[in-house]
Amino acid sequence: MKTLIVTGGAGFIGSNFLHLLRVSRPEWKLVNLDALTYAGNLENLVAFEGAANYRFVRGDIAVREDVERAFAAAVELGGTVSVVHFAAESHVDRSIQSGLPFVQTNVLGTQVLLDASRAHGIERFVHVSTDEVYGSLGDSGYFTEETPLAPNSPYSASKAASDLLVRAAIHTHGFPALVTRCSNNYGPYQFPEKLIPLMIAKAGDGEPLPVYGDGKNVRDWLYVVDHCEAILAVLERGKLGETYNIGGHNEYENIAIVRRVLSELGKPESLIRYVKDRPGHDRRYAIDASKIERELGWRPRFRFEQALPLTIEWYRTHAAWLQRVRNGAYREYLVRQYGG
Ligand code: NAD
Ligand code: TDX
Repeated sequence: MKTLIVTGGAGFIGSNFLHLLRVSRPEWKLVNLDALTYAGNLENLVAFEGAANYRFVRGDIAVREDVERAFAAAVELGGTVSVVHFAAESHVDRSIQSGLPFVQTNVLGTQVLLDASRAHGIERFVHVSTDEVYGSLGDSGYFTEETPLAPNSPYSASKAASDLLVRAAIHTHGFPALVTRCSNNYGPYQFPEKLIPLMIAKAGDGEPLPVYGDGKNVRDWLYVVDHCEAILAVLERGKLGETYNIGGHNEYENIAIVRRVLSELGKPESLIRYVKDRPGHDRRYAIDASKIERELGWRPRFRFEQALPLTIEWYRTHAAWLQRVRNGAYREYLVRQYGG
């Protein structure tokens, strides 16, 4: 029997991962350790309320006592414990405003979690990282697992630092960890500060859509369910100590994404506004995912042409979720449940 501590399970990808497990691994026990920063939203997880195999622990991964409370909950549920580590400060623009919270959570938090996980003799530790640690590509080429780390933003530098701490734990202590590096995700429950949900929200309200620089920066988009299935494959079948790139060969210029969102919503392109570029803006990301395809048999199931409309439809049918995030009402439960 498996018991999983999922960090950051109230965020975008973490909550999608928990939903995947609820359906595909119903016998597993789940502990969600999440600090509920601005990006954490328990309204992503209403389906778990009252579930006997699920515990929520509000806590900070950088505080050992909080991490120990999550391990105590896992021990109480019984079974062999593994950790899937999503919790992070995740938004590049915020890291440009202030890098410190990124070092605190992504670097310090990861080390605290590694130390506690090692002390508890866990079975496996999956560290969820990003393609941004490789830096920026020119017009051609792909990131492989051998591409040297060359992060360019405080966000990606802090993620690269956390990857290196995981590497050190593997090398020094024989710690049973694996690292995943995925390209840009989109799908349900993504916080509307990231490109796709921000454009859906703004277009829906008839607000201007800010496109940074010339709009020709390229990202490699993957539907969040495909990412979650890849993480599950790595958790269950990945080789200890290895790193796996995850991506779906799905490159688009930002302006193409924005135009597509507008056309799906039947809104005019006159809403597009070219604005000042993001400082240090990486030009292009593109993932070579042949290793995970070859070794673990994982492949993306969703095509962009199918999953972008699905995503837009999700935001349309969850208008209340989006509105409560945008007007701050989603924080009300914090006051109700935790007094703030
Ligand atoms: P997110 O910002 O939506 O969610 C982060 C979650 O972590 C939130 O629930 C937040 O409350 C929690 N958290 C933050 N600081 C914490 C702390 N100190 N202790 C405990 N919990 C804390 O992020 P996301 O987009 O779901 O990304 C999840 C992971 O996947 C991150 O590690 C990110 O680097 C990585 N990743 C994201 C993408 C993407 O496109 N979103 C792509 C590749 C990799
Ligand atoms: O308003 C905007 N206008 C715009 O042109 C925003 C928010 C973004 N952009 C551009 C910047 C990027 O080129 O769109 C692209 C995507 O931006 P983000 O959604 O902020 O994502 P990105 O910076 O690529 O990082 C994301 O992918 C990798 C996630 O936020 C990271 O957590 C993940 O590691």
